[in-house]
Order: sequence, then structure tokens, then C-alpha cells
Amino acid sequence: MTIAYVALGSNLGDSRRYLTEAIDAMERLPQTRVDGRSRIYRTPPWGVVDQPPFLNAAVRLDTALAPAELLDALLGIERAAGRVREGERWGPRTLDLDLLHMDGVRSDDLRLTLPHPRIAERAFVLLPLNDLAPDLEIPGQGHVAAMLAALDPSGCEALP
Ligand code: A4P
Ligand code: MG
Repeated sequence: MTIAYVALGSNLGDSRRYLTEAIDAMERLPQTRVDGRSRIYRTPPWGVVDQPPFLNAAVRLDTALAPAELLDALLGIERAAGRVREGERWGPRTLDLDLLHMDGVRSDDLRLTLPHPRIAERAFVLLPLNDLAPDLEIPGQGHVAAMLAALDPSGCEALP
């Protein structure tokens, strides 16, 4: 079994429900268990700023799926949530699932880049990841709590 961290994001429709249903769907994946979940955060849009705020969260999985199998499964969960890939990059979406890191795995493929290359610059990823694994070292990027401390998370708030 391998430990994997997945980031969840949504800013279209009933975002809270998309996130909780995605976590339920990950729980139902073969050979996979959801081992921890972060709080849900409301975060200002990053990248393309002229769009609604996001809800973001993260989960830790314990999985026997291979990295490419896990990515395919996550893309399937996105499709089931009605995700349409036609808008601009970084634009609004019902559900975005990004594979952040899998223990011991590196991949430089465009289809699957691991660790995810843009963790260090994103409070909306690091806040939930810090709930789960403050001491995690992301190879090539750094220590989760330290990367978060170097960012300005103002405007981000944990939901009750
Ligand atoms: N891909 C490669 N590596 C990975 C990986 N580690 N995890 C490939 C997931 N996918 C990976 O993804 C395009 C392709 O990336 C996939 O088909 C997969 O094979 P996508 O989800 O269609 O593209 P995207 O999401 O539009 O682009 P990107 O760069 O993934 O966008 P981001 O980085 O996810 O940004 N602001 C806030 N506050 N919160 C957010 O959640 N999200 C975005 C989207 C922008 N601003 C945001 C948020
Ligand atoms: Mg994505």
C-alpha cells in the first residue's frame, strides 16, 4: 500500500456537496481507503481571479493502485461530477482533483507529474495539506508547514 495525497477544489454549483461526494467516491475505489481528510476551506481564486471563490480540501489515501490507475480513477470521479474540460485553463469547475504526492513516486510525464509541480506557491493546497501532514516533505519543494508559513493565506478561511 502507498500513501497518496489528493487536493480537491470546486467553484461551480453545490461545491460542498461535490467535495464530499468525491471523498465518498474515493472511498469506493478498489484497493483504496481514505485515511484522513482536511477541513474544507473557502479560498480566493488563484490564477484567473475573475471567478467565484473556491472550496478546497485534501485527503490522504492508502492505496494499492498504481499512480496511473489512481489518476485515471480521479479523472473518472471528475467526469461523474459533470466536469467539462473546455473552459480556459484555471477557470471555474465543478470538481478538480489533483494528485499532489505519492510516497516514493516521481513522474515527469505531462499526463502525470509527481509531485504536483505547483504545491509550494498555493495556499489553497497547503492549508488543507497542512491539516493532514504538516511534517510531510515534498521532494524538490519542501516541508509542508514551512512552505505554508512562507505564503500569505489571507482571504482563506476554514469552514465550520
Ligand atoms: N496531470 C498531470 N499531473 C497531474 C497530477 N499530479 N494530478 C494532467 C492531476 N492531473 C495531472 O488537468 C490537466 C491534465 O493534467 C490532466 O488531464 C492530467 O492528465 P486539468 O485538471 O484538466 O487542468 P486544469 O485543472 O485546468 O489545469 P491545472 O494546471 O491542473 O489547474 P489547477 O492547477 O488545478 O488550477 N484557485 C483556488 N483558490 N482554488 C483552486 O482549487 N484551482 C485552479 C485550477 C485555479 N485556481 C484555483 C484553484
Ligand atoms: Mg487539475
